[in-house]
Amino acid sequence: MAARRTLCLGLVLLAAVGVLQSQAQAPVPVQPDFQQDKFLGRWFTAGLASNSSWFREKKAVMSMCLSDVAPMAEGGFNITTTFLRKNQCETRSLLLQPAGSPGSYSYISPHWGSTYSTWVVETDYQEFALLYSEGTKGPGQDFRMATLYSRSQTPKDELKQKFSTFCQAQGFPEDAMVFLPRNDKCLKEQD
Ligand SMILES: *[C@@H]1O[C@H](CO)[C@@H](O)[C@H](O)[C@H]1NC(C)=O
Ligand SMILES: CC(=O)N[C@H]1CO[C@H](CO)[C@@H](O)[C@@H]1O
Repeated sequence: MAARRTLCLGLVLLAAVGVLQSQAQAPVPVQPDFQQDKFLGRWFTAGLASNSSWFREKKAVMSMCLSDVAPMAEGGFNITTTFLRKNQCETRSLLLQPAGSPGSYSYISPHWGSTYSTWVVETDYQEFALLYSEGTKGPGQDFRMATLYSRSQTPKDELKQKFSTFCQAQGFPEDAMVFLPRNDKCLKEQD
């Protein structure tokens, strides 16, 4: 379950994750001229793809998460996410540290000692963002994930298509991708 929570954040701790494999891919770009202030505020996690075998098992039971992105004084983000777990709404925060170029961040898992890189591949700030994450150090090293952030709980078909195309280009198999259903219990009043 810890794993599902972090999926919502677009980063997985690989807590209970067994074997993960990945393959060298072309480098994934970062949004040019990324403007952090325009990225702040509310996003819904509308789509996910991950190369972990575990994700394939869990994806059927996952639902949309709500993330509030707030700035940190020293740069980076404090991302507070609300998600459904065991029929209860839970909230967790995760701190992303700036990592080099604007739009790139790193996250250190306090529980597992793994380091993850995450970056904004593309965004128009108003409607969508594509994020990419990968483990760079520690147990999660083989982990790769793509996340679709949407400002709306009902992303347009073009946006879903864009995410599918991105996932394919990054070598995620079809069954390693999911569009998350709305989660009315936690998100009803939020749209
Ligand atoms: C992150 O945001 C949450 C929710 O607003 C807040 O409770 C928490 O203290 C913040 N953490 C840091 C380190 O700023
Ligand atoms: C566990 C798993 O399915 N790993 C796959 C990750 O993606 C590469 C291709 O990018 C596959 O070869 C692996 O089998």
